[in-house]
Amino acid sequence: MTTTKSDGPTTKARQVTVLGLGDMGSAIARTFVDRGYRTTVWNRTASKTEPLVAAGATAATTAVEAVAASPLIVVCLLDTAAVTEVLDSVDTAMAGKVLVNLTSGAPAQARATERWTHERDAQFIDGKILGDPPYVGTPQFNLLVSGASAPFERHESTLRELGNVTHYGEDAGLAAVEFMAQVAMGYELLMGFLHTLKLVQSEGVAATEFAQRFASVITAYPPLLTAIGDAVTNGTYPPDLGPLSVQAALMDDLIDHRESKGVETVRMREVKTRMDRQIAEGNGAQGFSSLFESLTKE
Ligand code: FVH
Repeated sequence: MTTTKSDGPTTKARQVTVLGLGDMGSAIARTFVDRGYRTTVWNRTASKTEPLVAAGATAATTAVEAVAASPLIVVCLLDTAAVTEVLDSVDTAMAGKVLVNLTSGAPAQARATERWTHERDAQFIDGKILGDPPYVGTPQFNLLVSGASAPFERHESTLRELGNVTHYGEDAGLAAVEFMAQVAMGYELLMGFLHTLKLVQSEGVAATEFAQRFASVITAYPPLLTAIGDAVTNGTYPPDLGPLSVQAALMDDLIDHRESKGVETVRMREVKTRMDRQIAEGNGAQGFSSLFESLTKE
């Protein structure tokens, strides 16, 4: 729903407070202002409120004053330590409000913030962001949320002003589970990619050209990923990349090649150890996905 500042009188449903005006919090607050919400903002460094006030927001001088101004409180700070500090300063002023915490963090932190909120007679939605500040307010911005359905449904249309919103369930930790898994997967993939670029570069191959070739190879991975997900769920491991007995025969060469070029071999050695273990247990006809079994035995 897109509306403008000239739309009718401001209802409570169109009043929002944003605590934290870094790059992300500022983009969020700016989107609410542009969509006609009566937006109150607060930031530890007060000067960051100025561009938003120029755009139509109201600056509060304290976090308590900002929380008092709206029924919906959106928090977007650097980390959980900052959230704890700011929420402790607000304390009982949160009573009767709905707190949406969009700060990155772990599932246990989301559940702890939910408990803190309930102890102050307020309601809680945890949110995790997959997207960058320039994309706030567009379909390229993804918000993962979890927590009780009632406050989510009440404020869903407001959260949808920011982009795509997916509710992962009533357990407040579930958005963080998805977020942590996706972000960690990205780092694992990209670190492996950097090691591989070092390898190809040390062989005199241009990193840019290899990257372009691998970018098209990687488009073949989605069916493999879903097949591995199914294999892990079902506990049956078809020979996805060929039988382990054949895959394992290449591992020593992969490790030796990397070592000869001074490239780390930690992950390759892990793969080899797990393959050897699976084969020794009589599972050489299974696929790569069967290494999951060796993870669950530890
Ligand atoms: N590309 C992005 O920006 C990513 C995309 C994915 C998810 N994140 C998460 O969003 C959170 C905020 O990120 P940010 O980009 O806005 O971060 P900064 O620009 O560094 O702003 C940090 C704000 O936090 C305030 N702050 C820090 N410590 C404290 C504290 N102890 N007490 C009160 N406020 C604090 C800081 O205030 P100031 O330095 O301006 O005074 C900023 O408002 C983050 O969780 C990302 O992981 C963004």
